[in-house]
Amino acid sequence: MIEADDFLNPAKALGYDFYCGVPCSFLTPFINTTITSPTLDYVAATSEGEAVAIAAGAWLAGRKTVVMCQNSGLGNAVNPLTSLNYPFQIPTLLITTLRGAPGLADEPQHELMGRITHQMLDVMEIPHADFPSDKRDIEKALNTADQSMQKSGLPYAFTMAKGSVADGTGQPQASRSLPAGRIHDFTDASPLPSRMAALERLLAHAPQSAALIATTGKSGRELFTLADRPQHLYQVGSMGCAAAMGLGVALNTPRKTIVIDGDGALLMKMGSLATIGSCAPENLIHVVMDNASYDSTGGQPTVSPGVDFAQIAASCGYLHGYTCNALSGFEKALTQALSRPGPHLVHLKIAPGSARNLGRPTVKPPAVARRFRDFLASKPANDQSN
Ligand SMILES: Cc1ncc(C[n+]2csc(CCOP(=O)(O)OP(=O)(O)O)c2C)c(N)n1
Repeated sequence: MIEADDFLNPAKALGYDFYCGVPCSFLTPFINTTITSPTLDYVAATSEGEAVAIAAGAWLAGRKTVVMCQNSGLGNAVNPLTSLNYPFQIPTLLITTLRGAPGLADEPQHELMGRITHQMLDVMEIPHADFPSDKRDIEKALNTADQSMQKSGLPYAFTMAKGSVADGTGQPQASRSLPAGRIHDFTDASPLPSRMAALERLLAHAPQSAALIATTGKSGRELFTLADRPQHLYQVGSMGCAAAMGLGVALNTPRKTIVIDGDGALLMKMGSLATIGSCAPENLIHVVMDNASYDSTGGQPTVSPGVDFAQIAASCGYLHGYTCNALSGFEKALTQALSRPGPHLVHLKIAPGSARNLGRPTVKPPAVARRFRDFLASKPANDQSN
């Protein structure tokens, strides 16, 4: 058994100081020490998949990251681990517990996952080792993990058995309750714009220094067709993770960070609205292009017509929520969102459909990620609009 700091201090010496996750009772002393540490950043995610995406954003903004979860939550993380970290080659140190490990008396809901956790990691091609429970093994284990991630650019996992970390004294404080944000209604009677026209206006308004993250599907393809720049991240997979990635970026850069989301994608991971509201990054502008459909997969209807995203975001702690259904209202919302602290959510209703013969990003995901990372690391040029 080790003390939490026996691991956290040498991990910090290697640069790992951005933590994110969802708790497990096996993690309690470890996670509580992380949350209460004055020298580490910890983001409480609403799901393990969201944690993986937040960490990916933080990595893009130059951080070394750790994601902590229960092994039952590994299931929630499979999608971003396989369709975000893998294609973009984004590393993170994953610490997953071993509830239901063979031979351990545990609850029935952990039995199967306890038996297959190592196989799950193997199948996802994530190298892994036991979480070190002896102080003498920690340095070597961390160096092996760090070197593996540096070499492959991919995640590495520690599997944590029950009782690996001694009870500590750290007791996190309750999160603060948040006042509701302000709602701005810019709707009018104009016909709904196309996504392409809205993206054109977005590009015209966004400062050169801004980072743009586009959700999976045709949003990214249209953005790429309009302009391909180092500050664009086309999230080709990991549906629903654009906002979480945007949060990880926005928390670690002073640049305006603009997320281009879809209604279907946002509905898939609405918990991110609460995480963003709680973290309150001033520089985050979350644009939801709502065509009431899964346009990229053939236009099947979503349930968005019954959903007021601006109101929900404002209730989750976003400072401003804007509703618009035409380019003029969208431009008003963007102008306001770019000129004052957020987080902001701009809900734009758009017409379904997309440009014909749409291309797909020709730059490969690892290159997109690395040039985006280099862009974030560079000093912003003088930018009138920022
Ligand atoms: C986890 C997951 N489920 C399903 C898909 C298939 N898929 C790709 S794009 C898309 C539709 C996304 O809808 P929305 O966010 O509303 O954007 P739109 O296509 O309308 O622009 C779907 C279902 C996927 N890529 N990932």
